[in-house]
Amino acid sequence: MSSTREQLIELLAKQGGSFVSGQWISETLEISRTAVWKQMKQLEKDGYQFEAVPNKGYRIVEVPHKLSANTIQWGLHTKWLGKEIVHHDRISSTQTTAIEYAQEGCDHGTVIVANRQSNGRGRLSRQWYSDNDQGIWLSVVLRPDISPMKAPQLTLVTATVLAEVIEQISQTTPAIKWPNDLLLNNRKLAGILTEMQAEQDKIHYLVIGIGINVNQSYQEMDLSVREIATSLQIETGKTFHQTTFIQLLLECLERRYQQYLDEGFHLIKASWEQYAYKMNKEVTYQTGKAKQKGFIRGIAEDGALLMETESGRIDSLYSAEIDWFSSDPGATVRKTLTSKQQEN
Ligand code: BT5
Repeated sequence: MSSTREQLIELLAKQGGSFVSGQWISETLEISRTAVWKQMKQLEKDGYQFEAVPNKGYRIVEVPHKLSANTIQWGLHTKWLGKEIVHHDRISSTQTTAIEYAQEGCDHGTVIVANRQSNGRGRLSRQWYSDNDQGIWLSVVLRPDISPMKAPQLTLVTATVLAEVIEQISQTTPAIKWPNDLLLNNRKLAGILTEMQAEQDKIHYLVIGIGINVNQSYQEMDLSVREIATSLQIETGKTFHQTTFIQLLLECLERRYQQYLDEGFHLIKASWEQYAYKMNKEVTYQTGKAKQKGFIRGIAEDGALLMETESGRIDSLYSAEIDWFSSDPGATVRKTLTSKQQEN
């Protein structure tokens, strides 16, 4: 059950920029006019600003940028994504919590977001460093009516959305490294973790975890990833409002997700390929024992990476060891630095 303050913000948020009378608020929330006024004073301390006009009532004119379910919902233009937002200051992992919510039957579109994660996770039990409040760490619960075979496409939908939103917000163009990394200047800016529970032909839930390094300085990046990771702040010298970022992200994700369901994967595929890292470039990769060279030619409908082999054949890769950075001199320097750090 939400507190009176949360209910008050929700009430005012729903009115957009319109005035609401103190009388109406007090009747709706079943509290006295004095209590309404006291709550408003508290909200002002949190950074909310109200305009009060006699005979008209109140309206919110300024919402603080502090991350909370309310500040995200305020001005969020989505139909279903983020209608339910659960915010924590510090949590083990939004992904783990989102899965618990999903198992308990939460709604499609529920979002779990945290300022920090003490135990953020990547794929294959790898660590995702996020015990700082400078990034965006959130997980979205989806219940798509699609075949589980198509689930990998939703990671690609999400990667495309991240690239588009990052570009819109920061005026920098990230690259999508198949299947789930976003890079800026060859360093990892964001990652996506997709997990699902499904039967043979039905997805019960799919949880998409998104981690984006936003306002960290170089020194604030965890030592173990400092030489391979980056943040928007490091790349642009600017800081970004996390709330606005999340709102744009959720709006774009809802739009692209709907487009994907209505029109299929081809529009996403085209956009993904525009951002693809090393598109039409040669890389070395290993699927079985043998190492080989090939040119990246895009992605297939099922999310596989299309690789043109030296003999001109197009192979679909579902998982492969790809040496993304071997022909990139900058990467060699980074590798040296990281291994040096590990020795120390
Ligand atoms: C990923 O895994 O890139 C998926 C990351 C998903 C994180 C989100 S945050 C919200 C939600 N809650 C969670 O607990 N997780 C999700 P993967 O491709 O396995 O990459 C992991 C690797 O990225 C690590 O082994 C490090 O090398 C590197 N890494 C770890 N933390 C990083 C960071 N903050 N920035 C850049 N790279 C990082």
